[in-house]
Amino acid sequence: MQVAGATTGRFEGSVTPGFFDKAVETMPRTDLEQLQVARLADTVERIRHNVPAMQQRLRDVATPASLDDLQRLPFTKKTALRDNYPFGLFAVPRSEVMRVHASSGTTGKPTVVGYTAEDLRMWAECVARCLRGAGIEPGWMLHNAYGYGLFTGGLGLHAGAEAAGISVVPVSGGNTERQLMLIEDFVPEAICCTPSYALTLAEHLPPSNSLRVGVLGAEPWSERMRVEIEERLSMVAVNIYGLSEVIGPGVACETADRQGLVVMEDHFLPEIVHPETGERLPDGEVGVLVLTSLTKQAFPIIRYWTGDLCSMTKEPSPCGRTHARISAIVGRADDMIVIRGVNVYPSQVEHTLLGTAGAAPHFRLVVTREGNLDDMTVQIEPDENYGTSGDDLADLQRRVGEGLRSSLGIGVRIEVAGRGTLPRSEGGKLSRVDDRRQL
Ligand code: DLL
Repeated sequence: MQVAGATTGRFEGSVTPGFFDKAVETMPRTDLEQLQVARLADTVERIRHNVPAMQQRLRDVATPASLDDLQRLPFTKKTALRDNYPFGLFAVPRSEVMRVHASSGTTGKPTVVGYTAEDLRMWAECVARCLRGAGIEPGWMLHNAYGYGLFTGGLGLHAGAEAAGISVVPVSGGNTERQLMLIEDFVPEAICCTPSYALTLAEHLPPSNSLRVGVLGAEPWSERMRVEIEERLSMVAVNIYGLSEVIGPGVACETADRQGLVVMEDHFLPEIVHPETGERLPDGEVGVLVLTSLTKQAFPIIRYWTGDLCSMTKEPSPCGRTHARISAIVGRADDMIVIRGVNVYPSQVEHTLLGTAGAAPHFRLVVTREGNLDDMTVQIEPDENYGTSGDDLADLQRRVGEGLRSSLGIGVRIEVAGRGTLPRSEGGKLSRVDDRRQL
């Protein structure tokens, strides 16, 4: 498959891809596809019987008898989660949901997902495959700098490491000084965090550090960034992908040979479709990644429209894995942006402005990267009836800042622009995002 820059500047680390469950990871494709069809049929039936909110949509759909039948099923978009907030799409009684996680919704409320005990076990198994494939050996130590909490990164990687017999340092995000001290003192062989945070750490760590493997994801990153991270930290850096709606991290991950992200296809069925027509695209073409869960119990999901753009191949991997591989995510089909690992939709900003007295609903988001850290400035305008004294504007700036901190979960800079100065739509699609990062 085409892997951008695959032959340039890769760090020659002495790690090799391992397996967590070799029989499943190298299963012949015909057996894999048979398993997928049976699991797909079961998933559709469970949703039909247990999720009242979906019954109408599935009423006239026959139980799929082949993978091609999948195309007759409707897509599920993020709006379905919002419309059924918080637990309306769960397929088991609330008492069987052992954990919930959440990520940014498109407006005020987060997107909530749930897991049974069996879902948590399956998720840990998927992440364990990712970590072993990345070359991390049982008995090594993993510094886990993904955030613990409602975000799936921290706890997801944590459980996967434990399942694979890898020791975890559950450091979570933030406090870089302390992270550096722990890396120096505990000498972990592996790290997981966002790629931008890996670059921040690289500014302070010598190349002679103990790290050999980094499992990096939750935000888009380029081949150029990989070369920089690998060189500066002298470790192999693999790309891990996932999203809370489907499970969290571990839907797909590169192995140590970095030849595309292997999808855990016995649990998640991938399709690549045309962003406008929704038609399935042939292997190798870039389109929207659509994922169907095959074994999830608490929150099964059919044809989830991820909005992430990539391509796919079903050629076996050099390391012997037979599951499909996707390319790195090359963009978004919608206007979601990822700032310091946090998903931000312009519609969330609009929602907050509409609820803030004195703010006009016009805005622009300017995204920059200073050093390795993303920064976002939200340019706003006062509405026609709002005062224009320095105090008035400072008060508006403060209130919008507080509102956005609470709705987005990250601090952003607010600039109050003159009335009528921000771009207005002139009929066409108005881009409210000015992303100046060089990813
Ligand atoms: O970001 C799960 C995760 C945690 C993945 C830790 C990897 C590591 P959400 O918060 O629901 O879940 O955000 C999912 O983030 O639809 C992509 O747009 C983006 N994303 C995640 N991983 C990658 C990646 C977690 N490797 C959304 N490359 C997804 C590009 C990524 N984008």
